[in-house]
Amino acid sequence: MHDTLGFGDVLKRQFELAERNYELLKDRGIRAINVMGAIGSGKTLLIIRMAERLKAKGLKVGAIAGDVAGDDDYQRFKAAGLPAMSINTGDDCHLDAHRVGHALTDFPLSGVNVLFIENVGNLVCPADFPLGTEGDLVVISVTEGDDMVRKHPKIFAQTDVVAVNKIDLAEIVGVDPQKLVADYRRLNPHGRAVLTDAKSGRGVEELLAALGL
Ligand SMILES: Nc1nc2c(ncn2[C@@H]2O[C@H](COP(=O)(O)OP(=O)(O)OP(=O)(O)O)[C@@H](O)[C@H]2O)c(=O)[nH]1
Ligand SMILES: [Zn+2]
Ligand SMILES: [Zn+2]
Repeated sequence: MHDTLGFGDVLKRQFELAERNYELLKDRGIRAINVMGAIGSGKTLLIIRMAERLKAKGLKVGAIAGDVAGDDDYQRFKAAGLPAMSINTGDDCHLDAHRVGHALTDFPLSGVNVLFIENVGNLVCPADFPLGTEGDLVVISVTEGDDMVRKHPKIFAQTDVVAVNKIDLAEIVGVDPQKLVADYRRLNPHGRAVLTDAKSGRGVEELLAALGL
């Protein structure tokens, strides 16, 4: 049956499943963020840094680690004291609402106020698959070069919060973070770009504010 579905049908089904996830999260009062971004840009470390601050404010934070293979990020979330779960996508370069829906069924959601869902690291595929989160974040870092935004217009045009991470390394790699911010502004004049250094925690409070958390 499934193999008779065309790509349009598959996307329609994904939107329905995303809507279902959205309702489930809303009913339980959980604020979920789809954390997309470049591979190795600092998604996991930024989530841990945001969780530290939210926990200090008395909130319970959970994390789902989406990766093609392995449980490295899951182990880091556990080590950081977060209720966590791993989703391995195998051949897929993105999470989708179906996989996340199953994870939400299995996840110990009780008492969780904020749930970060770390998507597979790349700036292409995740843009086409809504997960049903109330917010989206795209993370890039200066070490990927100053052309990352304009090479991936779709994901930046549709995402309202962007973290430009590893600004502690900006001078070393010779990349001006403001160039990335300017490219983003052109694609998404209403969006907010926040400069972060997840190592030291610089910019993390501002990032939480941009996400409304
Ligand atoms: N100097 C510096 N290093 C950072 C920063 N953020 C992350 N890193 C380091 O960069 C590496 C990758 O960080 P991760 O948090 O694993 O990045 P990720 O985007 O989750 O990676 P994938 O899940 O593999 O795509 C790690 O060694 C981090 O310690 C930062 O702001 N500054
Ligand atoms: Zn990661
Ligand atoms: Zn299923």
